[in-house]
Amino acid sequence: MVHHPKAGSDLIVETDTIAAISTPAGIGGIGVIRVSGSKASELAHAITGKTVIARQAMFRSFLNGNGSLIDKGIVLFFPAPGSYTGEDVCEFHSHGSPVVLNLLLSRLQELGVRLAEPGEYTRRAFLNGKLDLAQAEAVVDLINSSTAVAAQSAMRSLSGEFSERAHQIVEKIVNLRIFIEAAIDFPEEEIDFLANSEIALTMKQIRQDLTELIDQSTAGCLLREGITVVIAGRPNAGKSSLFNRLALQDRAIVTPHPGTTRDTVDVTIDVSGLAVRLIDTAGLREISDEIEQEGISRTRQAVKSADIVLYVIDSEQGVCDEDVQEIEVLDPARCVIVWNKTDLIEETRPALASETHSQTYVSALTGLGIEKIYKILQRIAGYEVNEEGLFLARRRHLSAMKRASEFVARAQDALERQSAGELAAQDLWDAMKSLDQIMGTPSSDELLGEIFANFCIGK
Ligand SMILES: Nc1nc2c(ncn2[C@@H]2O[C@H](COP(=O)(O)OP(=O)(O)OP(=O)(O)O)[C@@H](O)[C@H]2O)c(=O)[nH]1
Ligand SMILES: [Mg+2]
Repeated sequence: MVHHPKAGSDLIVETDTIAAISTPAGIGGIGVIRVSGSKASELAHAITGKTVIARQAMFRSFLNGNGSLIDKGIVLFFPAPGSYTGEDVCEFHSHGSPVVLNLLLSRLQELGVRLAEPGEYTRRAFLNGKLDLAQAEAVVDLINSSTAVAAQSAMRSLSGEFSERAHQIVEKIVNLRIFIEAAIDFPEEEIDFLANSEIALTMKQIRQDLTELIDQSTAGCLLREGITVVIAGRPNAGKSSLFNRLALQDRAIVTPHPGTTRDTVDVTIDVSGLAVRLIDTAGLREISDEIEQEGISRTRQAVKSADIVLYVIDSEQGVCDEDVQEIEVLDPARCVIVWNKTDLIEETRPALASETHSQTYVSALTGLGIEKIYKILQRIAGYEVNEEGLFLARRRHLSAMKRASEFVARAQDALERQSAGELAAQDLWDAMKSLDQIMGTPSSDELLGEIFANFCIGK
């Protein structure tokens, strides 16, 4: 056990040697077991019967305790600190059979390694200063990214671009604080910092930088989390047909009978990089059928938890009182009325169903107006397709940046309106602390536990 200088005094780094299968469960061409810790090279020697050479691919036999052959494969050895975790790391590349991998893992356990917890490799990499916290989070985001744009944005954060930007802002804040504190400490120098327009300018600049980074990260947050879109409406309005159209697949059952869809059906689609979880639901109506009633109560739950609701109306049938009642309670900012079956009517724009909600016109049968729905979803989600500048950020980062921005605003106010240098310095200190949390000089094991718990085993 050693204390890590970067992580603060209450953090203790476990240095026992850990192992895990790092490739996905199931059968594959190769499977990789990664071992990290001070015993890594010793273990490789015990399993292969030969000494390992640093950073060289070695074709070796993998042996059981009784000398029998488990498999043959490649061993790689990365001595500390030049490894992912910053510790000694050994990788065993065997055939990708779960049985073989588990035999190898059991052998390693016999030899005294402990199975790694989820995210433990990356946690060690963080504690050994190989990655900052935002980068560690980007590792999971990259692995879990559901679209190419999300993966690119995660890579941008992982390579440290996001942290670098946050760092630059912290630096500006620190310099400003030092300047203000100097002015307080040496009043005889007569640095009239209150009259110094440069200070006001720097404050403004810092807030602008923060706003810009927050904007880029907000879109990135959407990218990471995706949005949930629920298709609701009366039976037979064409919800399932619209669902299938948007999903570009024949996923939900469509029939001319009202009440076809009973259970919610969902599929995740990629809308220009934005992951959209699309949910088809049972049509809303008063009904005594028990199964359909349950379906309808699921529709209501789905509508409640949706980011956006597409409320479908059959244009030929027109809007009815029930539609109006349903629409009334939906937030206009996150609901769109979709007039479907416009192929069946003469005029393209039927009467408005609501004054407040936006409306669009489609035919799920012919595909008319479908492209526009994708655009509407992006607009409501606030998703700008500016792939260059997105960071796959987390709500944790967003709130830290917003807090920092508020502290800087307070500092600005303290100086300009109250001439209170001490207060301003304190606010800047708090702003800096807040931003520090993004890169992570974490003060508690709890935050780390929370972050790394979301990793998969072997990462
Ligand atoms: N002409 C025309 N028919 C459509 C259109 N969309 C759906 N339909 C037809 O309308 C009927 C009902 O379609 P569904 O997609 O099953 O409707 P739904 O809203 O899912 O119905 P429930 O699951 O019963 O609530 C089917 O016969 C579809 O072929 C459209 O745009 N134009
Ligand atoms: Mg349906």
